[in-house]
Amino acid sequence: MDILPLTRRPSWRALQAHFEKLHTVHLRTLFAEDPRRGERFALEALGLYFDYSKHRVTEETLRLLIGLAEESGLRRRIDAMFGGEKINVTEQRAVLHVALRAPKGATIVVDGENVVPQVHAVLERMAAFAERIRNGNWRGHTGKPIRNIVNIGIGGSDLGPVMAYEALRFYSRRALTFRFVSNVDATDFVEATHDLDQAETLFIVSSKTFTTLETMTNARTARQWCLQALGDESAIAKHFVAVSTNAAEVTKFGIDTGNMFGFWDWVGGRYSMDSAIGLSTMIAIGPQQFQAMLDGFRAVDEHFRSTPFERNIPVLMGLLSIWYNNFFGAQTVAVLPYEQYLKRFPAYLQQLTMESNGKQVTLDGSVVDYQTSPVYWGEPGTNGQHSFYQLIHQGTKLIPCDLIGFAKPLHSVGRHHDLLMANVFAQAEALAFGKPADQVRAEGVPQALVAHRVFEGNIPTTTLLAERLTPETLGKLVALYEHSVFTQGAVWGINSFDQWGVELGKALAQRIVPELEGAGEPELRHDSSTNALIRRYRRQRGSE
Ligand code: G6Q
Repeated sequence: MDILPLTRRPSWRALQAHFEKLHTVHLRTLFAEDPRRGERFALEALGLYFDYSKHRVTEETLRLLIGLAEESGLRRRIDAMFGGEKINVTEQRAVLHVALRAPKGATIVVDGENVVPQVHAVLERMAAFAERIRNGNWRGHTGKPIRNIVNIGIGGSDLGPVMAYEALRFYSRRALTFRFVSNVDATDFVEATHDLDQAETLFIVSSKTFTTLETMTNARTARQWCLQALGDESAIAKHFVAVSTNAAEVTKFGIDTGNMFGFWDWVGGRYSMDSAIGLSTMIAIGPQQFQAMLDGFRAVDEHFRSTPFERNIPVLMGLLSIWYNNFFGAQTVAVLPYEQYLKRFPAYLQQLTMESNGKQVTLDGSVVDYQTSPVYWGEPGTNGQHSFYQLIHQGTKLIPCDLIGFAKPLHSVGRHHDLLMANVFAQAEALAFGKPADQVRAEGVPQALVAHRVFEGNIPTTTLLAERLTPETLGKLVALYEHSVFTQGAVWGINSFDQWGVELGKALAQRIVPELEGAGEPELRHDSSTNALIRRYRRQRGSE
């Protein structure tokens, strides 16, 4: 089926016309007109409560947005992904993170082969290894049990593991210490290891390609750090394991492929936290809880695949994001988890959303004439309230917000949780309804201050309530955003699964490295700014 360019689709034009009528309507009016709006624009599914009533939408808006999804071929794209088609067309790859959480008996065929048994074989090896570490049965070179696990990886091979470890720390084996090294800045490695004993430390070198500059530099430094204390090359086998798709490079590095956990080219880096890249997570929380996390992912996969769009949470999340991004001109989305353990969740989502959908051409290479991914950002509430919420409430930018909260705390201490959750509800209320001038005046505020004390409101929020932060809930949360990203990418007609935009800087850095390290005055052929910066660096570093 041929799909018209996005801005020429009838559903797009209808949304444009609808926007012209709706964009001045206040949420106060929408709520006043429908006393049951709060219940009618909310969904209960997957053990979650998804309240989208505080969005600037009517039933008509949703009907048109769903029409847009249909006209954009979303259904067909979903089936293509789950069916193992090579929808990552610029890299000729299938996109099958959903296979990572498929049940044992499922069949998902790529290039004539069912990949599900391979997934489970790796999960079983991971589980056996994780148990050996957790039980103290995996001994280091000197016979001491492993107490410290350091994941070395970057991008998709780091952000998921760090986020999941922080999110699920409550469930983690506290006798073990977990650290994450990603940056090529030596500070990262030095600070992560300064108080660790080599004899008790295991490095997980996580790299799909096993060629990434930052990761390989850190891995080599880790090797030196180990050898300097343990003396002997044979120590490496006890203190290094690899997570990779590249057995040849793993062997070259000196890690026995017996200690390598594999994955596949159909797992994108930013979609890999539930593959072997999650080995550190599994060691932290144990194989059973890791399985519970996978079950959470899978529940959302099934929901995404089979629920009609009107009741499909990730589809609605994606379409609402398009509504503000493409019609209201909103440039960003704030993700505000009211849960301290989710402190790295916004950072994780930044890669998932922006590396996926920060694209300027459609699948066939035509330049888009509409906006693609908004900027995602955020911090845990309530800290953000004492910092940037001012701009959301009274600044000049429209910032839709996702508020995430939990009914039950992981630490029941005094009144903390009620105070925390009161803030979730209060913020959503304040953002939606604001405080008009007559109300400010009625409160006796002097006229000169009235304008300063007005809250316009009409700022859209989603409130996502779960019962408790568990591995399963975390899996659900991540999968919701994965499929929301997919929905948006499908409507925009872009490839959400490549990342060519990271290449140019990498290649230029490779060219500059010898110009920084070489002896004598190098001949510089950059622009005058880059040349001057390199010269100044060399002078200050004392290499001239
Ligand atoms: C993610 C990207 C990217 C990747 C890193 C690390 O989708 O592909 O962030 O994960 O560049 O790559 P390696 O795992 O190959 O080291």
